[in-house]
Amino acid sequence: MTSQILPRLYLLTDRHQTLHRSLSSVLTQAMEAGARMIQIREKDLGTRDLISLSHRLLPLVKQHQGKVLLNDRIDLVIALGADGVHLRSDSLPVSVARRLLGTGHLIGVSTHSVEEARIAEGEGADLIVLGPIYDTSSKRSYGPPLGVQVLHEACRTIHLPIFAIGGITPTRIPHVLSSGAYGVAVISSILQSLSIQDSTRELLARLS
Ligand code: TZP
Repeated sequence: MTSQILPRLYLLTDRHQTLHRSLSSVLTQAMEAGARMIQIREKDLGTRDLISLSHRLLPLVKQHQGKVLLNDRIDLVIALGADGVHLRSDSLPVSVARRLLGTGHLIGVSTHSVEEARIAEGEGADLIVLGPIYDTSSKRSYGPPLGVQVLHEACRTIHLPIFAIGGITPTRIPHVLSSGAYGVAVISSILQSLSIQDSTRELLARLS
């Protein structure tokens, strides 16, 4: 599925970061402002709740011809008709996911080093998310930020679209783009913004 042109802004959901606004309303505003690729990433939701949330969110994104990837749940990608899956480095290997999904779905992989990114490419991923590039309160569990040097090294040797993640703000976008990133993946700079539309537009403007 690599022949698809991917959007350059990848918005990951976290309903705990929306300042008490519903994910439906936040995503609607982000889509209206031009976001076109979403990962539903509600890791603490049980299967039934995740299904009903996805049933609400998928049509919102589809209405804008956007793409929806589900975090880790290949079964739900198939059952609910999402566009793809986003795997962690300890999820099913990409090659196994590809056997289940075929070439008609996107497979994204979260990576935390150049080596992990190379493995994901070798296994046939469609896109790579690499980070945290900068310090971020959204994810301290992966240790210190990698920095743009690691991003640059990954982008130099890997031929897939790489999305920089972790502490991405509009002013940092020029730095990650000049390191070779294809795009950015964000949580807080959209979800925690008081104006979802303005923040989405600002990120998109820096990416164009
Ligand atoms: N993986 C690496 S950093 C991160 C994830 C999921 C969190 C990114 O969140 P934010 O708020 O955009 O820094």
